[in-house]
Amino acid sequence: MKHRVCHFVVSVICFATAVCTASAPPYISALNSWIDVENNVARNRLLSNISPAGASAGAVAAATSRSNPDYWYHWVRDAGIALCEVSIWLNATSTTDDNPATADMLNKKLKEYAEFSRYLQITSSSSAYGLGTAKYQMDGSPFTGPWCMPQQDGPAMRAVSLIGYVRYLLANGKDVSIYYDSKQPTTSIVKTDLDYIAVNWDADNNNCDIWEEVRGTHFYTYMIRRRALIEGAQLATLLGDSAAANWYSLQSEYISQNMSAAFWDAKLGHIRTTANQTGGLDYKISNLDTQVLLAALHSGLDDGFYTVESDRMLMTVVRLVSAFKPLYGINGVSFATVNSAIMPVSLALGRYPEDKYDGYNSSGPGNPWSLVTSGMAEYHYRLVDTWNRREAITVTSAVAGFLKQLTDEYSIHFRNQYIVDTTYNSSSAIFIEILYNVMVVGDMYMARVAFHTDSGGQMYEEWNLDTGFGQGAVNLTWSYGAHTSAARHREAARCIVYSC
Ligand SMILES: *[C@@H]1O[C@H](CO)[C@@H](O)[C@H](O)[C@H]1NC(C)=O
Ligand SMILES: *[C@@H]1O[C@H](CO)[C@@H](O)[C@H](O)[C@H]1NC(C)=O
Ligand SMILES: *[C@@H]1O[C@H](CO)[C@@H](O)[C@H](O)[C@H]1NC(C)=O
Ligand SMILES: *[C@@H]1O[C@H](CO)[C@@H](O)[C@H](O)[C@H]1NC(C)=O
Ligand SMILES: *[C@@H]1O[C@H](CO)[C@@H](O)[C@H](O)[C@H]1NC(C)=O
Ligand SMILES: CC(=O)N[C@H]1CO[C@H](CO)[C@@H](O)[C@@H]1O
Repeated sequence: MKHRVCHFVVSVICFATAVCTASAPPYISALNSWIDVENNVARNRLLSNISPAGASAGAVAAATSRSNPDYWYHWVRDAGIALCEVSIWLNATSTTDDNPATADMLNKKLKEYAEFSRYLQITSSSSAYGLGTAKYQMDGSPFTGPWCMPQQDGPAMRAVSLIGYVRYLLANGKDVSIYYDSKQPTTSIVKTDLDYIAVNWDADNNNCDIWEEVRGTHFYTYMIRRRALIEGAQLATLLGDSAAANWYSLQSEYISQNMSAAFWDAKLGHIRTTANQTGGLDYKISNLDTQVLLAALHSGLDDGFYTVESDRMLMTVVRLVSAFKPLYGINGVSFATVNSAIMPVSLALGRYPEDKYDGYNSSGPGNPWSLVTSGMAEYHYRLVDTWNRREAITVTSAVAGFLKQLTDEYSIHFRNQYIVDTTYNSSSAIFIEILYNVMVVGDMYMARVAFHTDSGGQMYEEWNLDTGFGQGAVNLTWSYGAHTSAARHREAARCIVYSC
C-alpha cells in the first residue's frame, strides 16, 4: 500500500523570546508508548545477560544465541558498552524514585562485572594478545581459537564503564581503592587498563577494528582510548594520583593530535574508518563505516572533537545515509504501522556498504543492523540537545548539507530559510524549526527500529534486508543497550522540542 507523503506542519508557539513549544506530530503517542514498553524489555534483557545462569558472576553474554551464530562469549567491548548503560542507570537511581532494591541489583551487576574483569586482566597473561584479547569464555578463560586479535577498543571501553561506576561510588562516599589504586605497578582494574592504554595506544598499528575484520589503525579505537584517558585523568586527579593524571592527559592530547590528520579525508568528504589498513578484508574499499557514527556516540565528550555537531561528523553521516539507501529492499518503504499508528520511517542502516556478513557467515549480502539504526536515532536526539545547549546554530556548509538531506531523503521541508555561514540564535524561527525537524527525523529512525522489532520486544543483531525480520544473533546485548541509550537521549530532546 502506498501512502501519500504528508508534510507535518510545524506550528510553533512562542510565549516569551526563549520559551517556545511546537506541537508534536499526530503519531507521537503511539511511538512514545512503544518506546516505554520496549525500553523496559531492553533493560531487563540486557541485565539478564549479565551474570546469566551457567556462567561466572560478572560475565556478560554478547547474546543468548549459542549456535548459528555462537555469541555465548564475554566480548570485552560489548560488555563495556552494556555496563556503561548500567552505570548510568545506577547513577540515575539517586535522582529518580527507583526502588532501593533496584539500586542494589544494579550495584551488584557492576560489582560482579568489575571483579570478573579484574580476573580477566590476570588470566589474559595466558593469551598471546594480553589485554588485547577480544573475547573470553563465559567462565573467564581467554578464547584461543582463530580470531582477529588484538582488539584495542576493549580495555578502553571497560575503563570508561568502570570510571562511571567509580564516580557513582565516590559520590556516595564509598571506598573505591579496589577499583583504582595509585600504586605502580597497580593491582586495580581501572588503573591497569589506563596504564595499558597510555603505553600502547601508539604501539600497535596492526590491531583489529570493532567488527573484527580489518587490521590497521581505526577511528573508533582511537576515540574510545582518548575518552578513557581524559576521564581517567579526571579520576586520577580526584584521587590524588597527579603524576598519572598528567601522563594520561598528555597521551590523550597526543591521540587528538595524531587523529586530526590521520582520519579526515577532504577529497572523499568523510572520516575514514581505518587510516592505515594493514590486513583483513580486501573488499572494504569505500572506508565508509557506521562505526564512525558509533564513535561519536560512545566517545564524544562535548568538546567539539568529532562530536555529533562537528562538521566532519555531519558530512560523514550524510554520506552514510546515502550509501545505505539503495542496498536494502526494506528501504523502499517510507511509512509503516507501529503500535497501530501509521508513521514515517527512516532508512535502515547497516555496518558498511560492502558488508557480506549476514549474521551467520560472510557469504553475504550484509543486512541492516538494529544497533546502528538506533544509533542514528540517538545521533539526531543528541544534535537537538547540543544545539539547544549552545543556544545557537551556525549553519556551516556541512550543517546545510545535513539539513538538505532531511529534505531530499525524508521530504522535510523548511518553511524558514537558512543561509550558509549564518548563525541563528535560539529565538529565531529557523532555530526552532531545525530542532523540530531533527527531532522528527530522529523519531523516524526510532520508528524504523520499532517496525522490525518482534511484537514481544525481542531484538536480534540484524534485520533481513528483504523481509525485515530479525536475523542473526537473538537477544544481542548491544542491540538492547543501543535502544535504551537512544531512548534516554530522546527524553532530553523531546522535552526541548515538545515540552514535557
Ligand atoms: C531471549 O532472552 C530471554 C530472556 O531475557 C529468554 O527468555 C529468551 O528465551 C531468549 N530468546 C532466545 C530465542 O534465546
Ligand atoms: C550522576 O548523577 C548526578 C545527579 O545525582 C549527576 O549530577 C551526574 O551528572 C550523573 N553522572 C553521570 C555520569 O551521569
Ligand atoms: C603523535 O603522538 C606522538 C606520541 O606517540 C607524538 O610524539 C607526536 O607529536 C604526535 N603527532 C602529532 C602529529 O601530533
Ligand atoms: C552461510 O549461511 C547460509 C544461510 O544463511 C547458508 O545457506 C550457506 O550455506 C552458508 N555458507 C557457508 C559457506 O557456510
Ligand atoms: C536573535 O536573533 C534575532 C533575529 O532572528 C534578533 O532579532 C535578536 O536580536 C537576536 N537575539 C540575540 C540575543 O542576539
Ligand atoms: C603508522 C602509519 O603508517 N601512519 C600513516 C597512516 O596514514 C597516514 C596518512 O594516510 C600517514 O601520514 C601516516 O604516516
